[in-house]
Amino acid sequence: MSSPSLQRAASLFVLSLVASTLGQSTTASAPGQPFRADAPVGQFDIVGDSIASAQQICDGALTDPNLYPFLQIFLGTPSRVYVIDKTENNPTQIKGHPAWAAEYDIIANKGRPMDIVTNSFCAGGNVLGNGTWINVGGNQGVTYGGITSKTQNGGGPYDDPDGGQSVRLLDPCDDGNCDWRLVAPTTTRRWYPTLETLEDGSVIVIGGCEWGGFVNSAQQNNPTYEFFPLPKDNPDPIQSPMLSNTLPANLFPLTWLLPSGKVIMQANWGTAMLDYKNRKEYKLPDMIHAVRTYPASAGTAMLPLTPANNWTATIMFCGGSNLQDDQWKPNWNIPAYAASKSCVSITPDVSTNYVEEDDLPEGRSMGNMILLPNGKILMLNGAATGVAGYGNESMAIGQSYADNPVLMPVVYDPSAPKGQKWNRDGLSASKIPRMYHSSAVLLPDGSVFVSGSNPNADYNTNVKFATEYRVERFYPSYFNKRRPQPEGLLTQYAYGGPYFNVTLSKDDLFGNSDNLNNTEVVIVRPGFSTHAMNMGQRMIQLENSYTGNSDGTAVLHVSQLPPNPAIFAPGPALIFVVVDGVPSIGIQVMIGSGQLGPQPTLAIAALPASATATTGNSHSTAGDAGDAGSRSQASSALRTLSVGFDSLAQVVLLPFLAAWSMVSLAIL
Ligand SMILES: [Cu+2]
Repeated sequence: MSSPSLQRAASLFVLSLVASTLGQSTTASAPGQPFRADAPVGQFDIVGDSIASAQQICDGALTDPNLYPFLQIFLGTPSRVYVIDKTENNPTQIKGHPAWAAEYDIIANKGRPMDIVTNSFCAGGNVLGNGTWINVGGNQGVTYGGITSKTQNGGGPYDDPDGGQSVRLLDPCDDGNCDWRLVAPTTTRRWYPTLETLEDGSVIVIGGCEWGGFVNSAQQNNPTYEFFPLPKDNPDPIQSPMLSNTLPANLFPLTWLLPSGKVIMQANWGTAMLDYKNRKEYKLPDMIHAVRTYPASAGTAMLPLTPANNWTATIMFCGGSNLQDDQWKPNWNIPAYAASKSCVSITPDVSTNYVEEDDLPEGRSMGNMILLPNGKILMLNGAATGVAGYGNESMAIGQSYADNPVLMPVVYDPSAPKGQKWNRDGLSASKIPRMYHSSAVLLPDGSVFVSGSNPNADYNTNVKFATEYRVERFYPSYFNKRRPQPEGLLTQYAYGGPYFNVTLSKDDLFGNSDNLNNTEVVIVRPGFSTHAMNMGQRMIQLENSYTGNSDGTAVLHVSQLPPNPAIFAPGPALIFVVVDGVPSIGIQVMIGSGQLGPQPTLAIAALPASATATTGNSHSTAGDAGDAGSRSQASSALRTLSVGFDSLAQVVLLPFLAAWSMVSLAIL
């Protein structure tokens, strides 16, 4: 019906709209190689060492990298990990009091103390859709030994005002000039709340208690959730029946936004589906075999969301402790009680029953499960007996309620046959126990940053499990391999819309174009790590096809994210191209509009069919035929591209305009 020129005009119109949707999306420079190619793979390497060069390049005691605790951590920029601790007597000072927050430069292995102002002990955190990090809640002001201060407005040895309702924001930076800022408080006191980022880039803040302690109790439970930013028309906290019914081990509830747009919540033995948009909650079957929430502290992770599983969420819970409600009292030998080996999963948008998964090789409490860009999951940190928490009871090891650190990591391979999913091929143990208050997070080069451990009320080096300041990097098997250097990745990604092209060299494919069938483009959000959780951690594989050229190079045709922000909430993340299990260096990119509010969604443009320059028929006639083949490939790819955009114009225009007008309204 429409003439070619009209079609072209329509395409251009859509393209310019798409460009607006993507904001400042531009092509990223190709990633390079890691800072070293001689890393001890499969091993932990202590990178923060007090004798090393950091002290020589610092301009004062403030930059010693080894004087920061690591209770809560997240990757803020490609080179900066941010660290948040509880208020305690750390040797490093800021503004005349001990520091309990820092920025850590992972390239220089150098720290910068930060003033986070209020007591951020066991706060929750996550990243907003605009790239700002948020940290919520905490403890009252304390003095030495964690004793509550007489004054809650600051002063005293630590100068730490009450943090129980604090909302702290940080825009990460590379120039050393960013700081935490306090904004309007939460509706109610929240110690040990969980934060989950939602489809519009806002955050839901769930649960917690008022005054802290080993576990929660009816006297101080906060069985509610609220939002940040608070909706002006309806700001009151909303009751959660599950959080009322899961005492006492329901702090830091385990939560995930699901592709259905609902949030699954798991705490103590209870499970619920939260339809937060309608402020309704539904009970689901109970957890089996073990408590997974703090202080049992199982490792948890959502498995990678992939085209093969149609981006369906499956969540794993591994380890924890099989304690009943009346056993959460520190009046028996908890540190000697074996942690759980059990592993279960749930695929809540398909079935709400828990499914048995392969057991861990040994019981583990406080293990962190870290999504690696190759689609495997690294479990590290934690203990084989006892649980999280600390106190002065005689059964404690020092003050620790756990003992027998598990120093050996283990890797979960979702694609391995049942019974063989966990393996330790090529792995070595750490030398550093990582007990209560330790953390781990994926870095852009695919190594894992490991830090913390302090099962003590204060800074303490005179106990079996001392306050631990040493930082380790764990190097997965791929670390020293030559990394792909893909050209053409974008800096910002939309929910649907046109595909983009990424060029791989012959070296990127390890000289073997068969690897095109084993190449993935994945986006990973490493999350906010604390208490064996990585809040917000998630990985998605984008759909792609390819055109292999006769010279051994190739072009990947890569779709944007599926048109549903509940699959992967907006905000910053790392993108990797993974060839035969070897990831490129991750580039930090923005998912979605980069703004809070409804995210535009677009129909997905069809990808060209995968093709490789055939070496069969043309091979014997050498050069000319090969070139011709490659030219015809290229022109066919171009044709497909233009067809893609034309059909896009027709398919996408109406839903897109609808989405766009919503965004315009949101901005106004
Ligand atoms: Cu804690």
